[in-house]
Amino acid sequence: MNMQRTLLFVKPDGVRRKLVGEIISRCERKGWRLVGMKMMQVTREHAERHYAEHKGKGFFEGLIEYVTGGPIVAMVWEGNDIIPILRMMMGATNPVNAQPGTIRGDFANDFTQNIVHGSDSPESAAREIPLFFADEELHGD
Ligand code: IDP
Ligand code: MG
Repeated sequence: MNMQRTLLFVKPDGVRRKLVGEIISRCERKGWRLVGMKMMQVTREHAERHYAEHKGKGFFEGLIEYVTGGPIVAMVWEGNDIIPILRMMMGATNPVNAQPGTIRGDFANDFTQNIVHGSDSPESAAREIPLFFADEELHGD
């Protein structure tokens, strides 16, 4: 077993479109364990830190405005090899390339407004989780 934790958040369009339950349900049916969850308004500073790797890219400003444009629902999930498997379940970043059956393939139509975030590597998860959750907000076994 390779137990991992990952940061998953439902972006503002996903909350607005009432897809929070759908996304939680997919993770629960997969057998993963919910470790932390909260609804929150991301500030510009917080969003810029989270997406620091994209600073300077053409889509950066639009991305920051989008992700700060309404509340998100942030979660930490735990499971065996969850980081790569969640990325597969999310589908490609560009919904045009996202396979049917994935979250983005089933629900997204816009490159920026693509419903969900999921950490892309163990290093990213280790960096991102503390940006959203204090230790005492995470619930182990
Ligand atoms: P990811 O969310 O699949 O990990 P990243 O490349 O890390 O994708 O990009 C972060 C977010 O920035 C994407 O989820 C999407 O919302 C937005 N984004 C990425 N690339 C583009 C682009 O080329 N055009 C518009 N928005 C983009
Ligand atoms: Mg990414």
